[in-house]
Amino acid sequence: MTDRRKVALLGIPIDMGASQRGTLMGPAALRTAGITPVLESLSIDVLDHGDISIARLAPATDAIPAKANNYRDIQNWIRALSPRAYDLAKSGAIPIFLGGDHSLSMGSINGVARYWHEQGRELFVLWLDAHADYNTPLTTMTANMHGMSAAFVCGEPGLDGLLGDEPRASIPPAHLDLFGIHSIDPLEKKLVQDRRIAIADMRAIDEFGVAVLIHRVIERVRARNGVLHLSFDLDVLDPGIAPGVGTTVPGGATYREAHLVMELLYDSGLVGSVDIVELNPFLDERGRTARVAVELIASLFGQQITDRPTPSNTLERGG
Ligand code: EXY
Ligand code: MN
Ligand code: MN
Ligand code: MN
Repeated sequence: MTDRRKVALLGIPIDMGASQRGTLMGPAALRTAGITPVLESLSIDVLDHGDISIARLAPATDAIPAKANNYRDIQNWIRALSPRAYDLAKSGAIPIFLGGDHSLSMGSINGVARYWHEQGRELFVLWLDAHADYNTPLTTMTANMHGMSAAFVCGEPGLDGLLGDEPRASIPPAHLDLFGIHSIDPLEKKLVQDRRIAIADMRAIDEFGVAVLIHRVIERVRARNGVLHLSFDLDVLDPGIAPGVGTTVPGGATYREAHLVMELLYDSGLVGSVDIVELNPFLDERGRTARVAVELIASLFGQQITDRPTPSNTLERGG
């Protein structure tokens, strides 16, 4: 079983899945913003495995799908990442995959799903994102693969050779929760509706509040004795607090809404693995988005609001 006090960090410096370059600097910025010391301050044992390498992969030979930009490059990252994700899940730690654009989730989730399925446990995925990322090469308007990762994870066709020899471990669409969505493409919306995927969009969050909607997700996982993977795309946050992403959309989650999601997930004890994606330090303002991301990770790992360091309860600030 996963040890909640142990975390394994792995950087995936990929930016070919997006049209904006720069998320390859994301893992470095998250480290600079203090992800390791912050987790250690919560008594978590952190092992940073550095950034993944794709140097030793044999060349892939499958046909390149139409409408999947930079397919070969991304395929190499995903083929390298899925077995690493499997191994990290198996190590007993909670892996945190530091992105990198959101295409990396095709590999991280495939690997952890494969591990949990072997254990006889069902994997659920909470997709915290402005976007649904539920395009396929058939529905996409941009051909950007970071907009296809949730669909791939749910076994949608169109990128069938992506993993090469690595076994595919899809989750059923009923195990996916899209949360915080406020931008979706027309054909993508139709596919999400056809698959009856649960969506808590920003309108629902405004109307019912984060707590009610996250409890619904948690109860569904708990009822099946499942494990939850959090795929956290920083563009779910309002651009006012998280400008350092390539695809900002106005009307995102507030600072407290996002913290409450993390606090409730911590209380649930169900999170077994995490992606933190789309941080683009090239577009950030003096590290603001990286800092917010690390603060949110702290809440996800047990930082209590009444214990957090603030400018008013700290005499000297580091850094
Ligand atoms: N739906 C658009 C597309 O497919 O290109 C935008 C996708 C943005 C994906 C970002 C990472 O969440
Ligand atoms: Mn995304
Ligand atoms: Mn997004
Ligand atoms: Mn709101």
